[in-house]
Amino acid sequence: MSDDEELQMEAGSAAPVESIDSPDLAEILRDLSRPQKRLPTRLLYDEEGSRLFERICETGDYYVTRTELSILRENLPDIAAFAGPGAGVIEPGAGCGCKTRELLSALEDPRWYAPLDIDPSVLWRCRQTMSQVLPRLPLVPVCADFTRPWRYARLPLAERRLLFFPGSTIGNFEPHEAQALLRQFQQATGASGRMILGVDLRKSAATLRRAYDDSEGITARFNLNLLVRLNREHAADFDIAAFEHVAVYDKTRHRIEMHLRSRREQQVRIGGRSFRFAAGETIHTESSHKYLPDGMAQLAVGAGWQAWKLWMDPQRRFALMGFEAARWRQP
Ligand code: AVI
Repeated sequence: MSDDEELQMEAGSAAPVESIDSPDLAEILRDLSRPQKRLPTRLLYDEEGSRLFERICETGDYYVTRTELSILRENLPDIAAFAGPGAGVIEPGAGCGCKTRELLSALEDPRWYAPLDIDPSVLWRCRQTMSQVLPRLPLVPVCADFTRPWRYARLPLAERRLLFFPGSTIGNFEPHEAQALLRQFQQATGASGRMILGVDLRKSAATLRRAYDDSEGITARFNLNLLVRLNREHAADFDIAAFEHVAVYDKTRHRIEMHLRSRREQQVRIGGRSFRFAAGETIHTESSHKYLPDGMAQLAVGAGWQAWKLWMDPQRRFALMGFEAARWRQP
């Protein structure tokens, strides 16, 4: 009997189950088997998840997006001077590109813009917007998962490469993963490379809990949509109403975590396996690490960068940090 058949037997179902060879499903099953159940954060972003995330960014409680945008607007000339003339701009996980448009419009003689995204529809939307706002700027869309090695050597020539990574997405990685990513960004931009990084700063637990459990309930829908996605894409049988969204601040790790909490004892089936939930047991779906500017600078220095510029809002909620490639590197 094949593994798949065995799994179907275990589930007691005649319905065909997806092959366990699906990398997403294998990871989901592994993550749900851990003592602290979890699910891969990237799965939050299907079409509906991305739409809900854009709505989160507009809520009054989620200060991140508007604070970052205000810092960018306040400091555009200085930020453009830091980038220098003739830059080729790379943006991993490009999204709707609203902040990028403002940056690109302020740069002196930008050579090209390379948005990177795993989702071709995002790149398509980006192309449409950019062709309206900056019709003369060459666009080099790259369809790739930026957390994995991608072929940056093939990008066109420029005076220098500027990597733009706004939104504090860096905070969604464990610190050691964040450092590995920053190292990869350094390699992608080379010896004359520069980077502008959006970093969400440490603040009160109450503010963070409000931002990650907004009063309009959009973040809750965003988190629960992950279960809807598993039901649709992996024939799972999560009873969505039997789970609730919770945001928990871990003050030792300085991170706000999103969880889905089981409202009652229950069993859930997915991929031919059955998972038991105790009442109150949670699935950890996302961590958002909050940094001090010095802490992020240290992480980046260990990845081959040197900290150069720091722009913050008056309340020091958020920082845009400018880095350049370290002159001296360990052999
Ligand atoms: C995409 N990322 C930076 C967001 C954050 O703040 O960690 C995702 C998010 N999760 C809940 N609200 C927003």
